[in-house]
Amino acid sequence: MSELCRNIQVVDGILVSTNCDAATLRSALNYQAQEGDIFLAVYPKSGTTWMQIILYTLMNNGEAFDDNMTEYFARTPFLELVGETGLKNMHRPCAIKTHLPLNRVSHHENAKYICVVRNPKDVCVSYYHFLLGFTNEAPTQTSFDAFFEAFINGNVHFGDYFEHLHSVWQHRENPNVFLTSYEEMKRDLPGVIRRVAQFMNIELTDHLLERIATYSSFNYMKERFQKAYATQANIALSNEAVDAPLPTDRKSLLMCDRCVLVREGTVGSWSANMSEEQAQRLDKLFEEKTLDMPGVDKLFLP
Ligand code: PPS
Repeated sequence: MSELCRNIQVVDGILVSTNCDAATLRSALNYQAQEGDIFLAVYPKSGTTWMQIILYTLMNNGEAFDDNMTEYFARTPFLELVGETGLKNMHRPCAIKTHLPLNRVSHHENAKYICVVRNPKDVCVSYYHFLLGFTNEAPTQTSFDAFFEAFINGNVHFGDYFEHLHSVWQHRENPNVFLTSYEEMKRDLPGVIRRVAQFMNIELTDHLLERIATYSSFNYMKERFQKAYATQANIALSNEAVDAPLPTDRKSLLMCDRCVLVREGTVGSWSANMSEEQAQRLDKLFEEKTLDMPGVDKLFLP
């Protein structure tokens, strides 16, 4: 068993950290989508935050996220952490972020669902570094090997990668589902921004496109977003220490005080940690698990 996944509990079939409040998660699972809701449903480490920034900037007419992140959290609430009550306080238009598999997100024919997928090897390695960030440990082959086994067996937070991929694939042709991949975003960011703006029915001027591309660029996010996030996480933690009630929309900060959300930002960096033998095992698993998803591999072309 991977030490990095020791703190997992299962709540109504969803694997989440024991830091996650079970009652809030249940209320998130019971949330009934409403007309006009926009969900951002992404398996962890697949480009959630990147798309969050794109949507935030798109919905805010080209404004960069605020450094104190008040608007950012109010407009991109994390469903599993804020629950149904937290969503009542969100500022519309907003995109409700979730790591739940699409088939566990409430469906409404007049809601929209934006999904980003990423190749499993990079997801696995990204996930490993993310979870390692919660410990004070340096990466080792032993801890990676243990995490790799947990990942391919679906014993990680938010469960099996392939189940998530499957539920997105099943719904990809619904008119209210938008599907892109991390690889496509790397390959053609302006193209993805154009497509998502069209999906959201937001007019995209050249100026707006340029703003979104700037604020969602890797360098901008690595510098500004990561710094703002770390600062706000420290403030949230010190508030907790003096027992000041933390607004629900800030709860995610408590879980992420040491984690790096914007790390390397490349396609194919899995090879730095994953052995050739592990890569072959994951390739084989991918083939088996995606037999009923012909063409899904095209999403992951670099
Ligand atoms: S989380 O914590 O589950 O929500 O993580 P998530 O945001 O889904 O994915 C994190 C990975 O996305 C990379 N990232 C980016 N790549 C390119 N450009 C931009 N702007 C960008 N922002 C975030 C981040 O670095 C993580 O990937 P790795 O491979 O770890 O670098």
